[in-house]
Amino acid sequence: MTPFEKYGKLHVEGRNLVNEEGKTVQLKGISTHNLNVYPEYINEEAFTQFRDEYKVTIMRLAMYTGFADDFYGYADSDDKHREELENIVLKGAEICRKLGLYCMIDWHVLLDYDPNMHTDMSIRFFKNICPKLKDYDNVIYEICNEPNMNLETKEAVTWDQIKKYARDVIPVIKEIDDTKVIIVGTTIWSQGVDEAADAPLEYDNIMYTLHFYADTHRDKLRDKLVYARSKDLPVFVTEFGVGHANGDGVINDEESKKWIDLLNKEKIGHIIWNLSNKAETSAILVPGCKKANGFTDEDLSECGKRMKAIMAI
Ligand code: IDC
Repeated sequence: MTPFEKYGKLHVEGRNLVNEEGKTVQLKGISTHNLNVYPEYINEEAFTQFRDEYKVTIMRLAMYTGFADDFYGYADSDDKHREELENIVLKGAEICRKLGLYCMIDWHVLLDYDPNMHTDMSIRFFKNICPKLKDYDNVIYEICNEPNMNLETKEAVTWDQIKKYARDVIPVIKEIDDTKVIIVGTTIWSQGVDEAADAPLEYDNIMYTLHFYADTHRDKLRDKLVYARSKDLPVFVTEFGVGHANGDGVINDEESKKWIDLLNKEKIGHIIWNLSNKAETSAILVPGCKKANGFTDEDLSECGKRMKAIMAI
């Protein structure tokens, strides 16, 4: 039985992601790295292995909106490249649907720190893909990975500014397709679930993002999650790392365990960063691995081994 056969179409009820009977469903999965750099991993054989061997139930497709890793993103690129990015996202969604995996489509705001910088492009992207994915009951939209701050002025994007962006984009998606779960990033690299809990958006079927990197974020951020839950905020950990927030550094097993135990206890979905062979701690493949599928245990990095263990519990 595939994950989709098991759980079916999901929606948000209270603070939980639930199936049609209202039973809470906790999804667990892997996020791609920047799709511009690593499109080769979007293939059926790899996703089949993730589903069957690693027990992954959701794949997240990280489509960078701005310049990163020597590539222009969707928003600052040209039409040809935009179409290529849309096609790779659609390909990922199609593979997931075929395999009965859930698929999160991530408008990956990062170095373009304020989602309002590219509202027009975000609307364009969702207007293009949403009609094509209307019948894809496995798809979830994530409309801004990590609103953060202007690194020069240190001015942080506020929750009100994120809400403005969300109010510009969510109605566009809902007008085309009102049945999908939509996930909204929160302040300071998606750590502000407390602020979201105090002033959530007025739409239904919405979840909010919390991201953690176990060697950087500890009790203080877990406390915010507990607070948000106490206020009934639906939270999805659409990205986490077992190491440092820069994607590298050392793996912190002790803090990772505290996080995963908490998420599992609360049945909160989580997705590990990242599917690549980049020479950095958070890549799940070893740097020398040239394969795009058919991975053996030797191809998994230390983070990859943690991924396997985390999916299994
Ligand atoms: C990092 C990648 C790194 C890449 C950088 C810029 O690991 O290889 O060069 O982005 O593209 C996030 C972001 C995620 C980051 C990750 C690690 O969502 O894009 O990936 N991180 O820094 N938030 C917190 C950590």
